[in-house]
Amino acid sequence: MLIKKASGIKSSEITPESVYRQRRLFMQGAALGVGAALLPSMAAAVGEVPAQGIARYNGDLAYKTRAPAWLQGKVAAARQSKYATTEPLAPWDVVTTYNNFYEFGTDKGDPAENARNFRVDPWQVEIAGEAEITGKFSLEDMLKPHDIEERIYRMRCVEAWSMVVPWNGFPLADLIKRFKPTSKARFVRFETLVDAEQMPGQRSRFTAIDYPYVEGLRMDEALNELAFVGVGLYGQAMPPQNGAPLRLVIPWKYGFKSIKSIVKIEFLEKRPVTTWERSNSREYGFYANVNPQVSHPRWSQASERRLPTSLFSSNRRPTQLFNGYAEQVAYLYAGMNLARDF
Ligand SMILES: Nc1nc2c(c(=O)[nH]1)N[C@H]1C(S)=C(S)[C@@H](COP(=O)(O)O)O[C@H]1N2
Ligand SMILES: [Mo]
Repeated sequence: MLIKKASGIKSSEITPESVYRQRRLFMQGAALGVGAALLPSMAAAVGEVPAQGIARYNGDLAYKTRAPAWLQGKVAAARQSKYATTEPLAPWDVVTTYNNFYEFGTDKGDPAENARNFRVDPWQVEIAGEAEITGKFSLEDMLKPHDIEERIYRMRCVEAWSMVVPWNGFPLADLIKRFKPTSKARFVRFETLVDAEQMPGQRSRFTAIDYPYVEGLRMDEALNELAFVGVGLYGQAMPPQNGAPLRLVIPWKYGFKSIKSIVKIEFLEKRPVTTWERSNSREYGFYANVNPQVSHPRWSQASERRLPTSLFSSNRRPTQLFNGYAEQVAYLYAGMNLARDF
């Protein structure tokens, strides 16, 4: 990968294999609704820490996955990577029922409900703009050359909640390089599907935002080793409510940068205007780097609720600059005023 060598990851971020495997077993049990106390004896029955040892949900899916079999197989074969954390994972049920995906409704439970039958096959992605290779590509052509790995990242929403998610996917840089962006390409713009027939949020006369949902990154941000294309989570093809079939996962930025269900990627000379910026530029910036010192105009960003919370604990914790990934990304913003360019 360009720019920063892999050894930039803190050793505390890397889980020792033994702890890792135990945690995996625990998570599998938790995902199946099995109490932790049962786990030692359940381990054999659960039994399926795959050779690669990735976090895997093996329960029934509450939605109809339309992911083609080749994609399900590809995601299931994800291998572990060094991008992990010892922090407890948000259980499958939380990751797949507490969502922001306004195309399917604005309540946290709406996407899980309304995206149940979302069609992702066939799926095309258009590559446009300042690149040597442009055109429309099938999902299979988009994904074929990429091996799938697991990355356990913290995700921090601008609404001041966070969760730890085991994503499956591949580096965004590897995708970008295949299309050979020209020297004029200084930004990358991403667009989500528009399909009012499938997306009730796009039918409403009172949409909070304009569609298509648009996001963007500076080219050097997009090429950073942490920028990730997600095609699954917990060893399952991406659930529709989480942005099937492919989405961004940009862990040092607020969640809204991690655009879902991408149909277009465009290389640009000028900075694109993004959806949330267009809806309210005073509250949402282009950069959207997680920063405890820069408040949202209506609330503090100094701390966050780590999901799952309980009746007895809001599980509040301090928010970290760049969501704890400063070591990997701070160089991108050297000399920038983060309070102005928020
Ligand atoms: N197309 C699209 N992408 C989107 C959103 C959206 O409404 N539409 N919401 C964003 C926000 S605000 C967050 S926090 C994350 C949530 O991802 P998750 O539901 O997988 O946790 O998706 C982001 N990507
Ligand atoms: Mo968000």
